[in-house]
Amino acid sequence: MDLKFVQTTCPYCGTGCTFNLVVKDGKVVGSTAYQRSPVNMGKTCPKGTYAYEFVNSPKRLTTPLIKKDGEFVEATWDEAYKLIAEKFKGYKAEEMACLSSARTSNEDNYALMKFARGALKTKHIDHCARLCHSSTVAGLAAVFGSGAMTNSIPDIEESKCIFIIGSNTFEQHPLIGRRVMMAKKKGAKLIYADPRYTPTAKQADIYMQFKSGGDVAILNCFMHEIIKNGWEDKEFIANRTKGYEELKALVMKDDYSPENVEKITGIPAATLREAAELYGKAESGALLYSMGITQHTVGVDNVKSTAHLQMVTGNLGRPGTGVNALRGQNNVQGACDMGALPVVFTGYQKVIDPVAHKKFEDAWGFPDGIAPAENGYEVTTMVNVMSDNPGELKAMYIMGENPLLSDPNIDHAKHAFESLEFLVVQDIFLTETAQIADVVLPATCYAEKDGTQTSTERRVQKWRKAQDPPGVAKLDWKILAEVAGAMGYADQFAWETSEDVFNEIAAVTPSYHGMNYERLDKPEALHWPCPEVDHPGTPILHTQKFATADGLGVLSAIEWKAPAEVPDEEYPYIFTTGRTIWHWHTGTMTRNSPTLDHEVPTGWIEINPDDAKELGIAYGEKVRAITRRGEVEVTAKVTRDIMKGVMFMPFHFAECPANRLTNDALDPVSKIPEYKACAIKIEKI
Ligand code: MGD
Ligand code: SF4
Repeated sequence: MDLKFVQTTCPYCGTGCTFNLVVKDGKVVGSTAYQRSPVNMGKTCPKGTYAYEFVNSPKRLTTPLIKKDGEFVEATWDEAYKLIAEKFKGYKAEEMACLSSARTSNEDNYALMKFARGALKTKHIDHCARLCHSSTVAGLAAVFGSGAMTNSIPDIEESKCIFIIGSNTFEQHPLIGRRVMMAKKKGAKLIYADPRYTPTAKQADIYMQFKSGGDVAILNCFMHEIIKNGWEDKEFIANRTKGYEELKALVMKDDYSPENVEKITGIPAATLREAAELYGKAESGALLYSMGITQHTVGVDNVKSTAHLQMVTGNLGRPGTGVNALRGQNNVQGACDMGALPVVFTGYQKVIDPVAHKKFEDAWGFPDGIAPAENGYEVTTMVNVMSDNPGELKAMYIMGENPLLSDPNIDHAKHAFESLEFLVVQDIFLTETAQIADVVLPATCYAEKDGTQTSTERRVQKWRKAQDPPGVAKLDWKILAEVAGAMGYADQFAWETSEDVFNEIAAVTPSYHGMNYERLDKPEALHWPCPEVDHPGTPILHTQKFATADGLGVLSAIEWKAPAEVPDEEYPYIFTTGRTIWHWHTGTMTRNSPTLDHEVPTGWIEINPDDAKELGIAYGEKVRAITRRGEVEVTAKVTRDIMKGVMFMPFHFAECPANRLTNDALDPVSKIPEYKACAIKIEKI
């Protein structure tokens, strides 16, 4: 028997835990702890522990598939490449678009970014960061000049007071939740604001349950109380920020007094006062947030407000502080860093900047140039264009995304994707989206490839190949390189190994410039920015100055605004959505992991007992959940974990898809959809 242990990084959330895959006679059969990781120190959550189970699922894609007369037929790679190359050559550049993937490696994302802009010459490339943290990228860039988590995960342990708003950290980033508990053991206090009484709420010293959509009001109220009582950090404000008077004039209005914010949010004024005092007086305060902040039509305002609170209290640039935006997918930070966005190349070098554009044009050496120096469409804009203006976008290449279950208002999204003339999907399973594709390409998963991913704390870590892929599945970047080769661009994609791709990334990306596979092999790996080979990496950002032109943080006046759709007589409840600890996004991997699937085999809707009583609904009964977008039959879970007037559904389950109900209204700046608040009604079946 041949037994080995291969150290790798978890393919689920952005925490970036390390574990060993157990490989027996060439096949992944289990996982064990890897103690030396400074992130998770040998521990994993249920998803990480069972992340080996889907790897050898019999449902994995093993061969290319081409649709003929409405049915998929197995094909060779050459047949698939020939068809894709012929089709793509027949379209104008602006008629094609690409969706990249926060599930795949940096190398894969870089390859698709180069393929889109260099081989297809299209400016339309985006990925699911749009649905997740595009408000963070836009919001933090506006206030700090750069849009990433400011501190590191181990650093959270140094905080004296942790304020979590809009993140169910203990379920969605469990090993960051563990850090919070380690800080608490050292005496830190935990304040938690969330519409649901989650496992995170259970650990809080002060819990504030509120109606989804009240975040700016809460944050302004904190600043109102802090400034009123003189707990603000006057020195930090004077030396490191601008715009304070404008912000102060707004937050000091009576609108943001605890009594008035109680009316908006439902949080008792006394609790708001108590929490603001605890936070305002703390020696160091770390603010953690996630999609509860970002996924709103005011997502950018929400993000900026978190940053405002941290600047007003001087909680930036030192241990135990920071704006800690917890990124969702394992490599959503990396996919953004790799320029799989419509406005930037790698390292956030702007596509409209002629210097950056020329740099990439020269570095890549395409004989017929690259996409113009213009911004492309965001994925949410692509969907609207496909639906409202059929024929403008004709072909799409999707790598590792499943928008037919993850996009808001999926009936609308399905109609939009079906309007395409030619769709290629590259995945590891035959997803809802792959099923409507013209060509499906089988990719390797994390356990079958060498590569890197960048976690929420900007730590670049390695995946290591543990087994051969199923059938003829190939590395994502390799498939892209071979499609490009079939289109006549073999020279531009002449990489032999994942390390070759990474070295090209490091060469064109200042923040990754000092990284290489040898340095990343160390258990602690490296945080970007890491500009030189002797640079130790940067666990804490903005220690001396911000990344803005003048080095100052930007404060401004932000008024609270209600969500795009609020309850009315016809749809009287607020609807919100999210994940559970047992499943991941559209369930492709976790629902093919028997242990996880067994724990939570299907979806539900959470209803407060008072609402359930009024509606005459008992625990476990089937109900019809209805919004202006559609309706879903789902099982009622009657629980005090959700406040009266609010209802919650996880979005993993195709048989009761929450996204048939969600609102596709967008934040005007980041174009993120409002997954976290719309109006709903419930009918007893
Ligand atoms: P995933 O299920 O993560 O969802 O949206 P998606 O990214 O569309 O899909 C990723 C796909 O990648 C899966 O099909 C998986 O099989 C595939 N995959 C995994 N590994 C690999 C690989 O190595 N190579 C390739 N080629 N494919 C791979 C997620 C999106 O959902 C996000 S990020 C957020 S934050 C949103 N959250 C959200 C919400 O809170 N509420 C509601 N209602 N909807 C939401 N949708 C959004
Ligand atoms: Fe994986 Fe996140 Fe769980 Fe860590 S906390 S094991 S990265 S899912």
